[in-house]
Amino acid sequence: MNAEDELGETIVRAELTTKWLGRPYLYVPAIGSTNDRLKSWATDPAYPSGTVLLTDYQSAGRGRMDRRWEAPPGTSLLFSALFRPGWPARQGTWLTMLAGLAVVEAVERVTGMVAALKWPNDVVLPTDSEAGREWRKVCGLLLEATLDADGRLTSAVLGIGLNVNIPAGALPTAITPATSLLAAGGVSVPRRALLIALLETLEARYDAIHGGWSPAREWGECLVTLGQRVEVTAAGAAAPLAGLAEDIDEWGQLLVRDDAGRLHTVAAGDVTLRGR
Ligand code: BT5
Repeated sequence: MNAEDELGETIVRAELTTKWLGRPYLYVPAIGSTNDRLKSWATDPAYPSGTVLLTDYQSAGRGRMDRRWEAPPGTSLLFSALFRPGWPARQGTWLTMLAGLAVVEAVERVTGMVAALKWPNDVVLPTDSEAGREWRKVCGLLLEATLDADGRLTSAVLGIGLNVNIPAGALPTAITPATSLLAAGGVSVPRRALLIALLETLEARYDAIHGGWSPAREWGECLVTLGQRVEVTAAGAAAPLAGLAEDIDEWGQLLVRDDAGRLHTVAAGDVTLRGR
C-alpha cells in the first residue's frame, strides 16, 4: 500500500478539514462489520454525532437484508458514520440520499469520473459497449436507524462501501455487476484524498438540511432509474412489479406506473433496469 492510501488515525486526523464529521475518526485494520460495531456504540453518549469508524478489511461486511459486502483488504473505503439527527422517522431516507450525492460529488472532485445513482442505495458508473450502456455498482450504502417512542431518529448508522482500487479480476460477482474506480478509470485512486473529500461533502450537505435544503430534487436528477422500465422486488411483496419508474417523492420513494396505468409507491426494495 502506498502512502496516499494510508488511512490510520494520525494521518487522517491531521488532514481532516471537517467541523464535526469524523470527529472522532477511528480506525481498525480489520473488523467483522463497521456498521455492527458502530451500532453497538450508538447507545453510548460518549460517541457523538459525527463519529466515523473505518477499516481496511471486513470479515463479515453486510449489505441490506443480511447480504454480504465483499472487498479485498486495503482496496476500498469501508466505513460507518454515526448521526443523531432527531428527525422524524420518514426523513431517515435523506441520510442515504445525502450519502449518495456526497459519493458522486467526491468521486468527481478527486477522479473526474461522473458517477450516478441507482434507486435506492447504489452508486453506479457507466460502461459503454456495442450492446449499449450498462451501469455497474461502485458503492453501496447501508442505513440502520433507531427510533425513540415519538418516532424520531435517535441514532442512525450509515455504512459506506466504495470500491476504490479493487483490480477488475478481484471484483465480486453480483446481480448488479460490480466495478471499482480503478477498473473503470484505469488508474489507482488515492484513498485518503477521496475519504477526506467525501466526509467534507457529506458534512456540508447534512448541514444544508438544517438550513432548509431538501436533497430530493438533486437526488432525483442523479438517478439512472427514472424514465426506465423497471422490475421492482419490493420488500415484503409476493410478486415483482413491472412498469415505468416515473419519479420519486420527497422521501425518496419510487413512483412506478404499471402497464394498466396504476401508480405504485415503493418505499424499499430492489430494482432491475429493463431499458426504456
Ligand atoms: C448494499 O447492500 O449495497 C450496502 C453495502 C454497504 C457496505 C458497507 S461497508 C461499511 C459498512 N459495514 C458493513 O457491514 N456494511 C457497510 P445491497 O444493496 O443489499 O447490496 C448487496 C449486494 O451487493 C450483494 O448481495 C452482492 O451482490 C453485491 N456486492 C457485494 N460486495 C460488493 C462490492 N464490493 N461491490 C459491488 N457489489 C457488491
